[in-house]
Amino acid sequence: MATELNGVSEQKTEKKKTIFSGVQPSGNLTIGNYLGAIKNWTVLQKEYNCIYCVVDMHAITVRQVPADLRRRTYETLALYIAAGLDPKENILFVQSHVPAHAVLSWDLGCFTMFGELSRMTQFKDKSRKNADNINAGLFTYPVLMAADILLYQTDLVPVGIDQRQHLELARDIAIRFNNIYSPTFTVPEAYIPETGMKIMSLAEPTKKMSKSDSNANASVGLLDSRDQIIAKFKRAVTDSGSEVRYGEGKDGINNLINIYCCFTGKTRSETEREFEGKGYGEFKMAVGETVADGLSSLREEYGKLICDKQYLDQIMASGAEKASAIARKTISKVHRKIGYVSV
Ligand code: AQP
Repeated sequence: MATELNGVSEQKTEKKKTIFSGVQPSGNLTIGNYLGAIKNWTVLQKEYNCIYCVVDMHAITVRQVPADLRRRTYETLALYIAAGLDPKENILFVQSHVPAHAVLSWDLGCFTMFGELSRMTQFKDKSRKNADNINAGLFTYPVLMAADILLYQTDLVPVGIDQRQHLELARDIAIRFNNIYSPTFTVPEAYIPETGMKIMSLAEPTKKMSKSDSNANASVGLLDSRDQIIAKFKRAVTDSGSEVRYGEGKDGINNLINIYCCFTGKTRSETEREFEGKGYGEFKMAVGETVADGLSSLREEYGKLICDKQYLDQIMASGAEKASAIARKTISKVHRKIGYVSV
């Protein structure tokens, strides 16, 4: 018989695999964050024990205005719920509310090599973008991410392809620790969706769409208005051709086809057939309208949630309590193995 354990039934915890993922509240969430991560999370919530975090500690690796960080933390949580994540089915919480993340991050940092961290492409990228603030947190970011994942004995991590390298490192750290001591951590696998795995910038389609991009036309925000969304797609950079066909060297149009496929569920060839004989202009308009329509119920639901701060506070508090209970077990196991004295 199933018994209640911190709101999650024991039967469920035994049978289902665990999923962990998160988004940084470092800007307005984009359709890249949605298609690469959050949309897939909603599909997984019935089959797995899902733990979804607003990773505010990661966000401060880049300087944040405190009031903005606070507001975006609420916004991100509200967007998770508006996108369809049920707070009763999933553990939804804020990273800084569970200090075990920082504790395990320190421990794991002592099992991570300087050379490994130096090879991380996101560190190189972000160092270039934030040349005046190349802080140690930016460098050790992947260790904190490994702690996030390993703390919950995670089996699967649904992420966009940009995070694959970090996930590989989390696996290496887990295997290293398990080999030095004895099996302690579940070695996680990446869950990378086929479409939506890397949504590109609308302004520079060879670059990933990012929420912190300073060019407002480069990304489509989940909270952009219908008119803004359509206008951004109209302006999207494409090549000088006119045929809506997926192909090499056509990064802009390829990206738009991918986005269209993600929102309609159509395949690339179905999309090419649908727009045969029609120009880029007509296609861009159709993508803009489809995306705006596809996000309308999310925006409506978000509008209601964001006004109810008390409800969001409750979700944060109960999520942190549930997450802490799981994290405590891993921390005590790790500390025993390392040789820390427990009292
Ligand atoms: N363009 C993208 N295409 C597909 N997936 C994406 N993700 C981000 N951008 C894309 C996925 O979103 C999840 C959360 O990402 P994050 O907030 O942890 O950090 P990020 O990958 O650095 O995302 P951004 O939008 O580029 O943020 P900033 O600008 O703050 O650095 C991850 O699963 C990621 O794969």
